[in-house]
Amino acid sequence: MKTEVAIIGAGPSGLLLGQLLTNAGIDNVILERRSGAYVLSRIRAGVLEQGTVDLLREAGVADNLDANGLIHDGFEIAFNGDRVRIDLEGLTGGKHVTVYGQTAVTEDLMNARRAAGATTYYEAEDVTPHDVTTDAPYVSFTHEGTAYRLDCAYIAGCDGFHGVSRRSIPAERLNTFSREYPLGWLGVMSETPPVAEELIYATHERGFAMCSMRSPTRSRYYIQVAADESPDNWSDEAFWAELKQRLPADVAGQLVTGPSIEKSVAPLHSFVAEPMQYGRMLLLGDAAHIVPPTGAKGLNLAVSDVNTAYRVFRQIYDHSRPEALNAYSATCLSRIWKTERFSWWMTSNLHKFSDTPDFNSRMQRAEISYYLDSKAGRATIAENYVGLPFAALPAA
Ligand code: FAS
Ligand code: PHB
Repeated sequence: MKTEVAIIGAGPSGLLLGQLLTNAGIDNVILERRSGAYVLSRIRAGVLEQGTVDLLREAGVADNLDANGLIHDGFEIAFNGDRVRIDLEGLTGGKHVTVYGQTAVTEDLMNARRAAGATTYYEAEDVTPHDVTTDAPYVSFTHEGTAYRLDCAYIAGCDGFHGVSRRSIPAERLNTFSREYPLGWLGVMSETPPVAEELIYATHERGFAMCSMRSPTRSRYYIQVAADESPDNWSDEAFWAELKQRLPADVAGQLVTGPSIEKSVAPLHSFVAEPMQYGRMLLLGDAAHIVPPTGAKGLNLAVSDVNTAYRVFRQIYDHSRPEALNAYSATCLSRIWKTERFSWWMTSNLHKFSDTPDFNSRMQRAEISYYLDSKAGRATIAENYVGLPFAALPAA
């Protein structure tokens, strides 16, 4: 079996890269460990940067997004009982974000790939990259009990943090940078109207809380918990009661509660692997980096890697510039580290880290006060939240 680009992983990174390559006539095969149903069952991101929306439109998969996505021109930070609005549109010269769940993005991409007749192996087992430092790499895997070899020109490791791609790179060829926060987000999805028109990030002495949504009838809420907390320890009633305590009174009074249709804990972690390339294998998305969800960046950062990888492959296949591959990692990492910074800043300053007031908690208060009281500070938050510009490949 042979293709040009073997893509490992059918999450948003793998599916979006696959769609862009297919549209460009560059053959590709996706190998996914799980079933399509399992991939769709994972509840994750909810906010899309403008760059993400633009790339989904370029891939021709944005019809549902354009019809059902919710344009948001701002969001609020609740601090010391006050609600301060970050006027995204006013502070960024007209930019905004779109609320549209990662599950919907993934489903749109799956449907487009099926319609294009591109090849995806779901429930592929023992997917393993081989000979990635040669000019004839291949990927071995088994599917429905049969062993396969997929010869290719390039491998795109889109297999997430726990995937095989990054782990297949010799440790001495990789530098990793990691911060594990002693925190998790307990998330609940409910078929209830959102408590507010825009997202609210709330700091509180009991801990962080966040109000988001998926549609005018479906809400997504989070509360800070310990990193090892189990969702089984939280009844719906306990979750709603705790959320109300952490929200400003006027917001809590508007909260419509209901049965949870999903409940899960996501641990908070910052992580970057450098470089994001080994021979003819590229790492994209969570395979290369992780951000805490506080900045709404995980999915968007994966998409910016896809944008860079796609431009590299167009240089290789349309302009016979194989050396473009060597610009991939540095081009991605510049924007990745700035986005890691924003996600770390939002996480470090909005969450509770100590039960007793200490110097750090006073610094948190001063940091948030300064940024919210200053137009320059609010503009800094706004330009990061709508998304920094995608990095361009260096000129040929
Ligand atoms: P993904 O992890 O989505 O996809 C990788 C795919 O590779 C998976 O389908 C996996 O099954 C497959 N795979 C793994 N190993 C394999 C192997 N050996 N062989 C074949 N396939 C393999 N981001 C936000 O912006 N906001 C959020 O609120 C948010 N919440 C999150 C909650 C959780 C629990 C997690 C884990 C992440 C969350 N994220 C959030 C980040 C998330 O959206 C990721 O950034 C996004 O899924 C990245 O997409 P991919 O890089 O495609 O990785
Ligand atoms: C979500 O809607 O799931 C969401 C939104 C913004 C975040 C994190 C999660 O920062």
